[in-house]
Amino acid sequence: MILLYDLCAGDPAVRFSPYCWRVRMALAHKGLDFATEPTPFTAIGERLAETSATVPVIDDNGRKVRDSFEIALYLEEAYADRPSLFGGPGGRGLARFLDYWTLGTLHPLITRLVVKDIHDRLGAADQAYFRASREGRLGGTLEAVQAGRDERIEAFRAALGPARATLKRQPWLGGETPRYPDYILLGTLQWPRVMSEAALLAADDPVAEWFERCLDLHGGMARAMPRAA
Ligand SMILES: N[C@@H](CCC(=O)N[C@@H](CS)C(=O)NCC(=O)O)C(=O)O
Repeated sequence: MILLYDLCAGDPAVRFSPYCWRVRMALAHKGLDFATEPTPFTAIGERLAETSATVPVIDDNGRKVRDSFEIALYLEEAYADRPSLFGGPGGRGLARFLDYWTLGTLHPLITRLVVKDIHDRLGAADQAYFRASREGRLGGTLEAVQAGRDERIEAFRAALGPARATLKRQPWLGGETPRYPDYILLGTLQWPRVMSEAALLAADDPVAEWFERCLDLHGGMARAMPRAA
């Protein structure tokens, strides 16, 4: 059984990390048995000091692998007889592009829409750590950074343009079937879905329609994580 160290909110059942969601979906795609270890920000150092300063980390019978993309590559190779995450080397290369696109373009926009909401759903020790580390990085209080978000939602939706155009032509980012590229963007959108009440997507957006289908994959695993009330 594979163990996934998975970031958790104040309620340990609430899992929201975009990178951990990619790995969860990849494990389910491969049909692998896995358990998760709920891991607050402030426990990563003590539990995983030897391995990583960030989650996700997986422990596959003593073999620890860190970084969501590295984990996906590992699973693809170690479980090559299971359904492919990338559909070959070309798919793997393009998935790398999506990893950087979400990291560099979408995540900074989402952060400024929901960072205070994320803070509010963390445990007390994590709240203090999160505020100190993120306010330094973002150059303002969490409240000031998130303030006026309604005016910035359209810019976020516009940034999803390449995904929207693609999903008008094909059912999945992976093509005819869901693959790791779908799990990359699913993780990115699951993060604010779980931690904020803000409606980041318009209901009639093809990206929203695709996201609903993603939530149903693998027995509805992502939908089963309730959104913040
Ligand atoms: N490139 C890494 C990024 C992982 C990452 O940034 N994880 C965040 C949680 S979403 C984390 O563990 N942060 C630790 C911290 O901020 O102290 C991956 O893809 O796994």
